[in-house]
Amino acid sequence: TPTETGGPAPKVAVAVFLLEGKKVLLGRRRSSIGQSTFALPGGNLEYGESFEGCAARELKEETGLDIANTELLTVTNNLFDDGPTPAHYITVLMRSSMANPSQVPQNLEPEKCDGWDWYNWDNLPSPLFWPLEKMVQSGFSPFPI
Ligand code: GPP
Repeated sequence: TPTETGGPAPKVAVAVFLLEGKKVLLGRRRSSIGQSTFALPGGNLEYGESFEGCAARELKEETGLDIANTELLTVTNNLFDDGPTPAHYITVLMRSSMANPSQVPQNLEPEKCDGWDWYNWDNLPSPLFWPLEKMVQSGFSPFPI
């Protein structure tokens, strides 16, 4: 495990478990990091933003959905050093529900995602983006007890 290797400074991302019953919203990534794997919506924390504000902005930008009841779940520390551009991300994981459950997710950033869909937590698609796969394998659940 590298330390002090002079790589780029760690960045902060916010990722959202948008829950609807037993389902979670996932999309297939279009990126050199985790190309074609299923991942959560989210993105980089911007200057001055709260985690909840970042989650709401990213969900609106990526899916058109309005979210509510956003809560902090956990944080991960991940190194993406196997691609052309190494990156180190601290990812803050949030849980949210839809403000208006009749809304349908739209693929508003098709250059970054193949499309959004709902997946049952007990029947997740494959392959998951490896940081998410790692969380699932560790027994993590985004659902309230
Ligand atoms: C980095 O890619 C992805 C993350 C920081 C999410 C990690 C997910 C977890 C479940 C821990 P990006 O989409 O922010 O950047 P790029 O556009 O470079 O692919």
